[in-house]
Amino acid sequence: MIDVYSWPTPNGHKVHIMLEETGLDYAVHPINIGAGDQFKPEFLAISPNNKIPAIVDSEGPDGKPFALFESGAILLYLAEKTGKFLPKDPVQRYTVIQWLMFQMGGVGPMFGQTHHFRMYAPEQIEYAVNRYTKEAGRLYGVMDTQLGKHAYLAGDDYTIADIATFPWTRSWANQGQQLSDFPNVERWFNAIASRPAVQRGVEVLANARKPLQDDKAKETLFGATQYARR
Ligand SMILES: N[C@@H](CCC(=O)N[C@@H](CS)C(=O)NCC(=O)O)C(=O)O
Repeated sequence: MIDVYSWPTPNGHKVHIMLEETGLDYAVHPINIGAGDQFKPEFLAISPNNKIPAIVDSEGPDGKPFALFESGAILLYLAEKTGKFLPKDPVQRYTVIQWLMFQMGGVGPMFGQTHHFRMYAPEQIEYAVNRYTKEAGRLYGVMDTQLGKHAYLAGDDYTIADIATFPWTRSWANQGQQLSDFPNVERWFNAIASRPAVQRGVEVLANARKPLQDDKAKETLFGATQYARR
């Protein structure tokens, strides 16, 4: 059994989709990041960076419970546990890991900052909005070129690199982009969005989410609560 501690955000959706795609037994424990659940000692014990998602596998590699945070590490772990969405052949395997790292180091952090400065910052800072909107567009361009050559990010097959990236592309409008400007990304997006497991995954905890526009949630995520030393 996989216990997943999560919230319906792009990083949470990655793991929800992976759990649905692999068919593993799982239980979801909501961590309401707008209400500050991520700072509770019991959550910090498994996710010391106070971020979702985290998992506990009751049957870890040595047969004992095993806790893990960071969505990329969780995807790799679940792929190895099930033998799915991560090829064994070294060239193909490292190609998948390469595009997973592109998501973890590029798409996730940059799109996250794009959302922040376009939607949540208390004032519109033109330089920041332009910088992150342009960077998001540049990253869509990189993906569009790659997806013009291959069906999926890492080649012919759907892998954890696609599972990691897809949830971030659902909010293209909030990133100041038009999916139609990136036709290969659009084709890939529609193929992934039509997968039944993806449709189930993005619905996990969907009813729990409230817009992050209220002042309490903003203070929790971006104010003194976030920066209090623990
Ligand atoms: N690199 C981390 C990023 C996780 C992350 O940024 N999670 C956000 C939600 S999408 C979060 O939990 N934020 C709560 C906070 O910053 O207090 C991962 O991929 O797991």
